[in-house]
Amino acid sequence: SNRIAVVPGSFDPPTLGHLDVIRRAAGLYDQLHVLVVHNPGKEAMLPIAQRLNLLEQSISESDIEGDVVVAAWSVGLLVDYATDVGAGVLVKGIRSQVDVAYETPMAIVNRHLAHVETVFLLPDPAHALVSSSLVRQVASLGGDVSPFVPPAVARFLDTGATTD
Ligand code: COD
Repeated sequence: SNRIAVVPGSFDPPTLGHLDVIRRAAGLYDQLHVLVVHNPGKEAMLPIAQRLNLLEQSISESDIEGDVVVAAWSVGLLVDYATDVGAGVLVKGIRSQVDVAYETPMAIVNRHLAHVETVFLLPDPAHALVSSSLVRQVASLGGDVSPFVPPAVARFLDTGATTD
């Protein structure tokens, strides 16, 4: 069904750009699966379980409404998860031509593999330049990441621990 969508990402860590995409996708679909996916092309800062925990906290502390499920997927094709949960759509955020070039072949492959369509959302200009890699860099150099990430992530990166 096209009423169920998956928002996949590395979320290493979740940022305000991610939450903006999740918020707007939640308004478009009946059910949203926010999926933490291992990206073999990137060296990770946080373990998958930690990213999942931070996403859950960030979404529950936000104004995001609707049926939003948070899950992780580390084995097999992303579209296998989508098919399992009855989702016909993947939602991705597009910040630049670089994102278009990266996402286009994956979208075409995923449509061939499982008839799953990819929908691209343009970012809120206020968050368009925020990326997890930028946040990782600022955090590793001891800078304040709170303008770029949800409060739960800022607390975690500040103290090295979640509060729940
Ligand atoms: N504003 C708007 N959107 C944003 C912002 C922002 N500031 N920051 C990030 N986003 C978007 C990204 O464009 C992306 O759509 C999403 O949020 C997640 O971003 P990241 O950086 O956390 O995640 P990525 O880009 O590393 O994506 C990882 C995936 C695993 C989702 C991706 O590599 C993927 O789809 N892999 C498919 C695996 C598979 O099944 N392969 C076989 C077929 S190709």
